[in-house]
Amino acid sequence: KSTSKTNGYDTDEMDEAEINMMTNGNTTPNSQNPEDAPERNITKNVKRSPTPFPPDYIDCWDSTHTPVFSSKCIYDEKGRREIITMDQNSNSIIKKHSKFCRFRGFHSFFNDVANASEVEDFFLRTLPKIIDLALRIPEICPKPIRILLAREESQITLTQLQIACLLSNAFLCTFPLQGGILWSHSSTDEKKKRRVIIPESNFDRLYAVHYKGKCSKSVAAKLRCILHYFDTITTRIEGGGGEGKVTFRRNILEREPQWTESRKVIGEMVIDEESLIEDCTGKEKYLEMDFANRMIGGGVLGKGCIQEEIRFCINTELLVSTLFTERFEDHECAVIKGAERFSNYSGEEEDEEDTDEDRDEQGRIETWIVALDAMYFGRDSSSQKKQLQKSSMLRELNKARLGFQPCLGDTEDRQWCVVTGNWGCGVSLHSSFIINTDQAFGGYQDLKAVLQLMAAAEAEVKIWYCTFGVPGLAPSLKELVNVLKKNRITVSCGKL
Ligand code: AR6
Repeated sequence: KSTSKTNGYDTDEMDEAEINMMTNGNTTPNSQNPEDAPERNITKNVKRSPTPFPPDYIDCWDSTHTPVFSSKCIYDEKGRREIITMDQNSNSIIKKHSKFCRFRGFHSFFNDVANASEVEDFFLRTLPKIIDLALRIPEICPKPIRILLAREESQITLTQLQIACLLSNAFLCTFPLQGGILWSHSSTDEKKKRRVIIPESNFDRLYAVHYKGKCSKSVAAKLRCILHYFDTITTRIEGGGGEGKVTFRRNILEREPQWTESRKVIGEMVIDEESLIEDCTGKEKYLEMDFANRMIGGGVLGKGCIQEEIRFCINTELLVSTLFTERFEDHECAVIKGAERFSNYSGEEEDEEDTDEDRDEQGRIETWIVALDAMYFGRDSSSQKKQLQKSSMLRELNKARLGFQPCLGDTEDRQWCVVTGNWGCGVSLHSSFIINTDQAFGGYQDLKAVLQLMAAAEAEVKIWYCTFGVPGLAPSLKELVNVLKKNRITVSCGKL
């Protein structure tokens, strides 16, 4: 069992009785909690949904917990300590919030982009359900979530119901305005005080994005994904569902490999010219790369619309990680198991839904995503050359080595196949989205491919490389891999 710290929703902080209930499938109802309703739709694989722990609501707002649950941060516009009372009419919500922020993209989406049935569905069906779910936060999430702090291995497991409840609050912007950098880390030892940096999680920044007063294509696609998620999950919750789980874990590289001494031989790389990383979802033992930002989610709640942002929209539950994931340092990454895909690229319904049979014993689907932030080298050639420095290459090697062999505390070692591609290498093009080219990380594709090959060999995992149709990349990578393999080249660049 992992010695790392976990959140209250994970087994570590539950007492023995609760652990037993989780593991032996005992469905004894606990009248204090609706999670324990006796006859829920429990499938043969999902033993039972965990009990939120503790059963009674705890009001807490301190520096190591995300302040989402505190009455101090659930306020109305006059600062009263209560959740915003929203009548089930969208206009009143928008009016209230527009005092703080102008939701021009959001308005334009409903006025100019969405069709009549989308508008009707949202205002009459989905929005009231989002409001109901948001208001249930003290009951569904009775305990503040411990932040996945930098330099600490820790993990959080949430039910899909809890995630939906948290995201409902983010949708309605009821969390305290965070602005990226929030509060200092309280500690009894003054010297250890530091600032904890987490991303923003309210959706207001997204609602404000517009181009000449109009909702951009990318924001429209994002909103469609988000609305489709809420529509699906709230309907499922009404039918007694939502008991699947998602685990979020922060991994730390404890010891750097001795790269110059490694005698591990560079192995196989499958080169895939057609697939997208996310299309490999659900294939057993596939670990899918999120080309991440140091702040998890990157620009998903803003203008950003490249690989990470798209992934966070289609696997919408990933968005909740913005609430509790501190900015990554060099030796860190996040691994997420169980985030379901709800949409395809255009923000419309995904054809195939994950079935309950696809879930593990804890109710998580077999989708493994690793959030790995590459170094940013920008767009001008002189700063891009910095990636050839030894320190830069070592940083990327170590980061990839860590990410390629994720640990989830309770999982056995696996023979992973890492699904990756042009990590840290800049601009993607997809017709459904407007691309913000300022976010190009500026990595050299060939260099990054070699570094990932080395990290994969060192981690003893296979590698599946999606070239994303970049012209000339697939043949040159094939040639390179053939030469390396034929000569049995080791990670330390020797010959075996
Ligand atoms: N599947 C496979 N390859 C892809 C895909 C995909 N779905 N999408 C893009 N590529 P980028 P980065 C290829 O720029 O450089 C975000 O804002 C394509 O060749 O998304 O690591 C994060 O939040 C593309 O040029 O990742 C960070 O802030 C290349 O992968 C930042 O971007 C890189 O995709 C990370 O930038």
